[in-house]
Amino acid sequence: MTTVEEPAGPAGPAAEERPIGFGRMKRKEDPRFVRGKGRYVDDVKLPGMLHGAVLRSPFAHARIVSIDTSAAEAHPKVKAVITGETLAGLGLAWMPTLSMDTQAVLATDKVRFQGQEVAFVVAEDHYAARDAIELIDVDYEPLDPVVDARRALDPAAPVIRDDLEGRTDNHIFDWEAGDRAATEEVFSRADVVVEQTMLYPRVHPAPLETCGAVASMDPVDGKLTLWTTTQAPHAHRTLYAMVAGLPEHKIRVISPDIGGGFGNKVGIYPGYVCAVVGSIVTGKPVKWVEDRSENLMSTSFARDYHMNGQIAATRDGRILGVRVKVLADHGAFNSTAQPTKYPAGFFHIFTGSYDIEAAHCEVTGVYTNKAPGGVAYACSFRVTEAVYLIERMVDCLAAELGADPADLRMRNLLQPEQFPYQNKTGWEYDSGDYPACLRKAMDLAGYEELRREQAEKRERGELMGIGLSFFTETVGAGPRKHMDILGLGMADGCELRVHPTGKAVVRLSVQTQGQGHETTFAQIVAEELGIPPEDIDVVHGDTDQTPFGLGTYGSRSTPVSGAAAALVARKVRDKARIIAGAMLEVSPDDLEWTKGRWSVKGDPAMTRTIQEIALAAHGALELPEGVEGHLEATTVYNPPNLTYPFGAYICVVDVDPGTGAVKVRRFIAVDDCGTRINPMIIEGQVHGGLADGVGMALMEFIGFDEDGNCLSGSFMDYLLPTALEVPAWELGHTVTPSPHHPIGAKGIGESATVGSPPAVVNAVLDAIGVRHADMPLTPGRVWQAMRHGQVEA
Ligand code: MCN
Ligand code: CUM
Repeated sequence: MTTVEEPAGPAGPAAEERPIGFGRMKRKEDPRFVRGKGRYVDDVKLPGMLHGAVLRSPFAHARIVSIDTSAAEAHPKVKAVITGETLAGLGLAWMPTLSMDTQAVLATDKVRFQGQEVAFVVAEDHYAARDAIELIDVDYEPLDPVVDARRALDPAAPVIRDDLEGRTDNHIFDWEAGDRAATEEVFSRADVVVEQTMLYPRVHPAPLETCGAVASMDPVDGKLTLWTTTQAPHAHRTLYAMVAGLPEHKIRVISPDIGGGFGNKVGIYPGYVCAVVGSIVTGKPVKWVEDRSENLMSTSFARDYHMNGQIAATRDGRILGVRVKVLADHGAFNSTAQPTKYPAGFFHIFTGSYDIEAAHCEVTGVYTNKAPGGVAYACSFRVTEAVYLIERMVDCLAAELGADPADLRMRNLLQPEQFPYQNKTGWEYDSGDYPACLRKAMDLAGYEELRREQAEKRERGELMGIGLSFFTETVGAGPRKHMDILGLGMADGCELRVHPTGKAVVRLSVQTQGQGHETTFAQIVAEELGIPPEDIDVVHGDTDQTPFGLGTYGSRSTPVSGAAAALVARKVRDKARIIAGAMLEVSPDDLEWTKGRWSVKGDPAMTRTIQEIALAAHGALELPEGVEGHLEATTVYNPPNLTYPFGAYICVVDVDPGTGAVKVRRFIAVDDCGTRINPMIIEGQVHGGLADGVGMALMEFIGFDEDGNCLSGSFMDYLLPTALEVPAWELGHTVTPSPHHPIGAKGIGESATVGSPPAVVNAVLDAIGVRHADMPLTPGRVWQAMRHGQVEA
C-alpha cells in the first residue's frame, strides 16, 4: 500500500504519540479479535438452549399442497416443529418488510423463491434439527417461475404475489425523479446522444459470519432477549414490538460482535422470528444460525438493476443531460431497505459529479421468483448502481467522441465555487473540489505516462487498459422530515457520561460490524473533550444500554451518530465550563478552552483539566443556581442534509488476449470524506471496498437457471476476490470538510465499493476496445466480447 501525506505507517504511531482526538490509532477492538476473544452470536451458549433449523423450498415457484410434520415430530430429539400454519395461529405467518410490503415468515400458500422458509424445527442439538427437517414431507405443485425481470410485466407471466389482494401482475412501483421536459429539451439540441443498456447484476454481501439469532423468552418475567446479527438493534426491537405485539420494554436486542454486515444484516429474516417463536413455544432459549448456502440463497441480495442510459452532449464534449430507465428486480417480496419516500433508494444521484443541464430517471420495480432483499452490499442505497450507470455512460460518450475519458471528465466536473450545488434531481451536494481530486489521482497514477505505455503495447498486440471513475455519494440519512424507515425517523441519539475519575462512556445507537466504531467514536469524544480515547468506552449494540437510533447502513454512522457524539461532547464541555468557573471562582465567560482544560483568559496558570472538573462535578463543590451535579449529557441528532463524499479512481489492467483473463495491475484511489477521524481505519474501509469492487466487476454474481434454481449457493460458485486477485492499493486523499457537519466528516464506509466497479469495467473495456459488456467480466465474457463485440447478460 502506498499513501501520500500520511505521517505514519499503517501500524500507527507508538503509544506515547497516540492522538488525543483524530489521527492514526490502532483499533481498540482488535486485541480481542486477534486473540480469538470476539463474542459473536454463535458464541452465545445459554443453559438448556435448543437449536433451530429451517426447511427451505427446493422450488422457485410452487403451490404447497400439504405439509406432513409427523415424522419430524416423532424424532426423539425434536422439541417443536413450526409451520406457517402454526404461525398463522399467532398472527405471525407474514411480517412487514422494510419497504412496507409483507413477507412470508414460513410459507403457507405458495413458495416464491428457491430457498424460501417453509418450516422450522427446534431440537436438542443442531444436528438433530438438521436431520429432522429432512423428515418433513411437503407436497409441492410446481408453477411456472418468473426468473428474468424483463418478463415480469409480460401479461402472460404468472402472478407471483397472488397473496396480495386484487393483484393481477408483478408490478411493484413506478418512480421518477428529475425534469422530463427539460431533459427532452436538452436532448433535442444535443449534437451527440449515446445510449447504452446495462445490467448491474445480482450480487451478494456475503459477510464471513452468516446471519443468526439466539432468542430467549423468560417465562417468568416475560422478557425476550434476542442476541442477533443486526446492523440496527433499535429498529429491530421496535419492529418486533409492533409485529409480535410484545411490549417494547420487555424486548432486549443485543447485537454482539459482528463478522461483517455489508448491508446483509439490516433486515429481519424469518429465521429470527422463528427463533423467537421457538423460544416462546418451548420455554427454552433457541439458537438459529444459517449456513453459507442459506445465506447466499435466501438473504438480502444486492443490485439486480436493468438500466438503459442515454447521455446527451455537444460535439466538443460538454455533457448536457442524462436520462435513465431502470427495471428493478426486487425478488419475491419487496424488502429492500431504503427511506420510505425513495423506492429506488438514492439512485437519483445518477447525475454524478458533472455540471449538467437536465436529468430524468424512471424506475419500475417488479417481483420475480428470486430471493427478496436488495439494496445491500455497501450500496449507499442504490448509489452504487447510479455511479456505475453514469461512469459507464461517460466512457461510452468518450468512445463516441474519440475523447480521452480523463479529459472528458475534467471538462465536465463541477467546479469548487459551485458548492453547495443543487443537482438536477433534488440533491444538495455540500462541498467538494472535484478537479483537484481527479488531478491528484492522475498524478499518482502517472496518467499521461500510462497512456503512452498503452499505445506502445497496443502496437505489440498487448492488451492494457486504463479505466477511470469519478463518484459522488450521498450518505448520512436523514434528515428525519424526509427520511424514515417504516415510519421511524432517521435521527440518532447519543449519551455521554464522564465518571468522577475522568473516564467516560459514550453510548451509541449505531452498531459496528467491523468499521471500528469502538475506536473512532472514542476519538471523536477525545477530540472534543481532551480525554484520551483509551479512557473512553464505546457502548453500542444493546438496546437496554443505548439510546434509540436507526442503526448502521448507508454509511450513516459518522455523518449522523458521529455528529451526535461530537455535539453531546460539546454539551458536556459547556457544562464543564460552568463547573470550572465555580472551581476557579470566575465567570464562565472568562474561561477559554484548550483541548482538555478550561483556563482563565490571559492567566493560563488558572486552569482545570476535564478530569479535575469531572471529580468536582461529583464532589462537594457548590454549583451555581440551577446547575445539576455530575458530568453527562444526551442528544438526538437530526442531520440538516446528507454528506457527499467523493473520489477519483484509476484502474490499470492487463488482459490476456488468448484467455480473456484480467489482471488488475494497479488501482489508484483518491478519496475525500471530509475531516478524517482515523486515517488508518479509513484506509481499511477503502481497501475492503476496492476488493469488493474488483470482485463485482470480475467475479461475483448470483445466477439462476431458467427454473429459478440458484446457481451461486456456495463459495465455489460465488467467487470472492482474495489477495491473489487484487493489487497493492495506491491510496491518496483530499480533504473537503462538510460545512454542515459538526466535525466536517463525511461517510467513507461504502465509497470504494460504490466507486470502483466502473473503474475496473472501464479499464477492461478500454483494453479490449469494446463499448460495453456486462459484469462480471469473467474470462469467458471478456473472450466473447473480444470476438463478438458487446455482451449483455
Ligand atoms: N471514518 C473516519 N473518518 C471519516 C469517515 C469515517 O475515520 N471522515 C471512520 C468511521 O468513524 C468508522 C468508519 O470509518 O469507524 C466507517 O464510517 P462510516 O463511513 O460512517 O460508515 P459506517 O460506520 O456507518 O459503516 C457502514 C458502512 C456500510 S453501510 C457498509 S455496507 C459496510 C461498511 O461500512 N460494511 C462493512 N464498511 C464495512 N467494513 C467492515 N469491516 N464490515 C462491514 O460489514
Ligand atoms: Cu447498502 S449496504 Mo450498507 O448500507 O449496510
